Amino acid sequence: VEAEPATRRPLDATPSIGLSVILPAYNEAALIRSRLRRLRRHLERRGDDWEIIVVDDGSNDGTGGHVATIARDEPRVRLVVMPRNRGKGAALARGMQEARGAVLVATDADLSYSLADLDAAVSAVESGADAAAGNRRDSASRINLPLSLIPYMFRRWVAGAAFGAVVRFLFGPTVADTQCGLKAFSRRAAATALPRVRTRRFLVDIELLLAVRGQRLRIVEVPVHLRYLSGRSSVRMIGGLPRTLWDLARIKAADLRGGYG
Ligand SMILES: Nc1nc2c(ncn2[C@@H]2O[C@H](COP(=O)(O)OP(=O)(O)OP(=O)(O)O)[C@@H](O)[C@H]2O)c(=O)[nH]1
Ligand SMILES: [Mg+2]
Repeated sequence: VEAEPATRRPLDATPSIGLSVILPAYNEAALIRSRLRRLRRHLERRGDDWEIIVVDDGSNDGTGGHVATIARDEPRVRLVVMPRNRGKGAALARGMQEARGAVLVATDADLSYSLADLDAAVSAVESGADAAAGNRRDSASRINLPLSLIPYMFRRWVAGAAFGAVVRFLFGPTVADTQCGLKAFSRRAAATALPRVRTRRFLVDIELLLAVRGQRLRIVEVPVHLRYLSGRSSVRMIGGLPRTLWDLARIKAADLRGGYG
């Protein structure tokens, strides 16, 4: 269990293992044990040295306790605790900072993206891309969901299209689906991108992508296979809008100042 440090230090250049999997987790107690079991089994089969870094972002449902129990028996599972909820961006950046791997891959803690997608993103980076981003809008992507979630999914789809258009208007092309939960980075890309990131919330993905693009590094996109279990989502499309617009404005201001170049 690692406490949150006061300041951000740079990511050291040399990896000591092959793969770091980063799971930002906020109130994931219901699923986290089974998901860690599944992920460990998968990583064991892959063969390279691995670690899983769970960043518990101030959960109040015992998420951290479950992970701590697992981490006691399995040192490759690491728990980083943020004492208070600071947002997915803060948690992701913190997890990336702790990573020891040559490749860093981040995915949602509920493993809603298939582990084959995780492998595809990692392979893309291993074969030379600097970053890989999942693309839910790729024609090869698939989504598995209960029928009751179709209205929610439809709203997400429409909102996502509008959001994507705004992001393209403000920042030009990066990737089709900036907000996809599956992203992989080479250690070099992570090290150059991390110091440029300041958004604590969901738009951290845009900053990471802008920073990678700003270094003229190569981003590839991979199709994804998503599985939705229930309507439990932390996405607040309307309620979160003011904060999202504010974050977009701040990222644009930083972009104009050359903050990602
Ligand atoms: N660190 C942190 N992680 C969060 C926060 N909110 C959500 N997450 C994590 O971010 C990931 C995605 O969250 P979801 O709520 O599933 O968001 P989503 O996948 O974009 O939305 P859905 O498509 O509705 O599932 C999960 O691993 C969550 O645990 C937060 O405030 N802080
Ligand atoms: Mg989700």
